[in-house]
Amino acid sequence: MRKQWTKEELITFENEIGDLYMDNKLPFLFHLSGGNEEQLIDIFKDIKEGDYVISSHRSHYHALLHGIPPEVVKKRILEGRSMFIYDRKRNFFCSAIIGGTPAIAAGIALALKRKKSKQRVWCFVGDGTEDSGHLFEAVRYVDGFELPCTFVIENNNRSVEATNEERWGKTADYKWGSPSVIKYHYDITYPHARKPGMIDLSKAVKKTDEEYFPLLKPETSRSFEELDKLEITYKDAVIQSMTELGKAGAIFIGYNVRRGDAMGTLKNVSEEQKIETPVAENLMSGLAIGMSFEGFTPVIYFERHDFMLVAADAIVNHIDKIERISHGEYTVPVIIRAITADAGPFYSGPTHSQDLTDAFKALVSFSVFDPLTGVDVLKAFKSAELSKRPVIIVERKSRY
Ligand SMILES: Cc1ncc(C[n+]2csc(CCOP(=O)(O)OP(=O)(O)O)c2C)c(N)n1
Repeated sequence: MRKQWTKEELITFENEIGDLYMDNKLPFLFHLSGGNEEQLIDIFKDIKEGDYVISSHRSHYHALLHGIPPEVVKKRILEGRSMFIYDRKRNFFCSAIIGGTPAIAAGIALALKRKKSKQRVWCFVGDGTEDSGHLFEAVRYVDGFELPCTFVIENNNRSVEATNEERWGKTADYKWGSPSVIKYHYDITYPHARKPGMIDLSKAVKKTDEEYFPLLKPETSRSFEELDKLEITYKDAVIQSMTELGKAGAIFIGYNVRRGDAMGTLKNVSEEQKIETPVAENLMSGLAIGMSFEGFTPVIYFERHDFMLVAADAIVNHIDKIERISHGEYTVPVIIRAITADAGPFYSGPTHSQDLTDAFKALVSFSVFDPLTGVDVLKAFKSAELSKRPVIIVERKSRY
């Protein structure tokens, strides 16, 4: 049974965190909750244990109300993880990247619906998340496919210190015509971050980035020597890899995956394993992340490197970081097919034919494979399938 919190208990918890800061115990960024106790206690009456709660940079109240014991929340905050509180068993997840969570929430909800689960996803965002299109994409998707997901917009009329009117003029209090959106208003107790007043940094404990968030162990590469003698063309190897992944139950996400079968490469995959998405690369990637939380192996299809830049937040801030910032509680075994129209008849100009392989290698800590032969394509996808990590596999249309 989750603890039933009172307004006064919640306020006392945050006051104590504020005092720890004044006592030089929190030399890093944190955001205190305050002023929305009654609204949240009310909303959490509808949230069941086992439901997913997706939180934001301001996560303390959500974590407590979803049943994470106060001593655990306090310990995490003291470890520099105020913005990184996770609990895999209780389905508690957060991201401090504004706009980063709605697509992930939609992906979890899509997976829950496919599994005919009774669970729901509750995605809490500030009014700052209303500022970008990422929330809109996810709400439209959830409404369109009637997914079990509610977005709760916590409107304190402030993003850092700017009011909604300053940011949006007459459209400041945007009205969502969606059954999946709840918006409540509140006046926040604390400043945007920390508490007023400077602490004495010379007395504060400071650790390195790697001490707060240990690096992941590098993946071991696999050789699959038995494949070396095979003779197979590059494109046939892609088709064979997709067929094998399909037989193993993978889900193929992207646009042109149903219509056109991703240039014919998915022709042997069953229809229900192909999820045709809107042309919204961040949403696509978030859907894959969310589905991977529920045990699916998603394969995202990007038909050009150029378009992956629209999903940079999902790939670099989320797919690459979730395992590390959650201290291994959440993993993201997503396979990214990164096709580059690098030459030949597929060449389509500077915004359609970039080869960003080196850029991706520099941006992410997981494996980026760039197979150049059919056998290497087979090996790359086999390695990806066995790995419990995300993998980018570059596909070169010049070799199709
Ligand atoms: C993509 C992105 N841009 C900017 C920031 C910096 N930032 C952190 S919190 C915040 C304001 C968010 O305001 P709101 O969503 O209303 O939440 P509140 O802090 O008011 O609870 C900003 C701009 C960020 N974390 N992520």
